[in-house]
Amino acid sequence: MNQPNSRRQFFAGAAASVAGLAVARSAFAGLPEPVIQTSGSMAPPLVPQTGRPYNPVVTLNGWTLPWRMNNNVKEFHLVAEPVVREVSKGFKVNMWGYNGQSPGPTIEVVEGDRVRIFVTNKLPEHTSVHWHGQRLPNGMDGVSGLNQRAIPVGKTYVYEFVARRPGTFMYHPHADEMTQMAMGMMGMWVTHPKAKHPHIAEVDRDFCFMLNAFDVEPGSRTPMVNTMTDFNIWCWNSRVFPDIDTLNVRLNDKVRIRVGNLTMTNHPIHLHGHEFEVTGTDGGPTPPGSRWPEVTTDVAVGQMRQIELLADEEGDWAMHCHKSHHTMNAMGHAVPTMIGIDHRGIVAKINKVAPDYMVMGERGMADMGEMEMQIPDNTAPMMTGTGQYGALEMGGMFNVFKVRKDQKQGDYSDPGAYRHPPGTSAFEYAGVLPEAARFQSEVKAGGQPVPGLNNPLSGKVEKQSPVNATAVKPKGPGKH
Ligand SMILES: [Cu+2]
Repeated sequence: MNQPNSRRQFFAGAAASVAGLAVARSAFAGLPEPVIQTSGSMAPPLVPQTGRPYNPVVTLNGWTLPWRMNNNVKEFHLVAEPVVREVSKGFKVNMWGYNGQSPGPTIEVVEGDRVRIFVTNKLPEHTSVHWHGQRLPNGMDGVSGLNQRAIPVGKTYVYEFVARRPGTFMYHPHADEMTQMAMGMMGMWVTHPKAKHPHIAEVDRDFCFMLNAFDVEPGSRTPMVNTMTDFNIWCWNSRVFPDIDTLNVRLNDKVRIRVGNLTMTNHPIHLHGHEFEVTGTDGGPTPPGSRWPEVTTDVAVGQMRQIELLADEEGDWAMHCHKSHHTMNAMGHAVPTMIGIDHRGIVAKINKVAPDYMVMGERGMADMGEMEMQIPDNTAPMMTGTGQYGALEMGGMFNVFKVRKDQKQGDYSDPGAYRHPPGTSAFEYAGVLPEAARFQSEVKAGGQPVPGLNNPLSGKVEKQSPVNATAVKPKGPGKH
């Protein structure tokens, strides 16, 4: 967990005295000092010191923007600017974001709050901010050209409206949108209910994160902004597994998870070991009668999904996008499928002329998770992450939901690997293993049973020809 920098502490910890100061300065003509977050680690929940009370959220690898109260108006200062985001350990990407990070900070307010947001543009081009899902005056909706002039470079615009509806929302530019979102400009907005709400449960843990994607050529540092679908870095809050904060909860906690999608495709988000209900969308809380149990919910482009569950099964439960290519990092798409092609003997021959030649994928691609092949500087290995039993062969939009009996209330730190009670883990069968009948007939016919090579329906061995074994020397990870 990251401790906020001193300016942040000034706002968060000493918010009461800040509010006092605010009155003393009376007119408060100046801008609120922008709070910049230099670290990409998860900040502790920002407990409100001013304004109406609420139970704060935590943002995976993110933080909540402090505010100041000015005559009962909550004032925030967003700075749109180029940032460097560490997507995974040592993999740094030049992004555009807000207040030092991509995504920008989460904004948390309470239903009925009057909110004033100063937006300073430090990008090399104009921008604007659209408050996705909010009820607000048309001139505050942030579509440049339609609702306002775009905010020129170096200028500050002010947005002001009442947060009318409780729920989970997002913010993002509505000026040169394609470029600015491809560069990482987005953030989350949570409006807490002002009183007990019939459709909003009180929970013990409240997490939020954005789904976002980038196209960063291995070895480069800047996303390609014209990419339409062929992204290679699939992120939760601009981070990839195994460097995303895990969701750590206490056994029997009621848990809410808020997910927003500003990629170019949908993501079926899947949780292991528990059922959940979708309790909210960007249209607000769903009526309880409309809810049903799920273990996967699709989050379409431009959507928010808010899910809730009772964490009543201890363990390390996978939580991930179910599109298998989205749990990979940068990889070579041009690599041919080699499954079932037997390379025995060929590699040794080729090695005589090309000593560093290797075959990829003849037994599947799992070898890549074990090998951690040499990759160009500044990229993320295609499949990575290690658990207590070895390689996970995962990357990208994969995470772990950790349920522990002894996780303290309000403690979001990683409890480490789950210790499985004796007799509750999958284990190796130790008895006699008879040869499968289909292989017995093949052995009788004089062939060598090679799983995956032989056609069990043909009843005879298909002799494998080495000339068909077209293999290429892998060029390292490329586009995914
Ligand atoms: Cu996905």
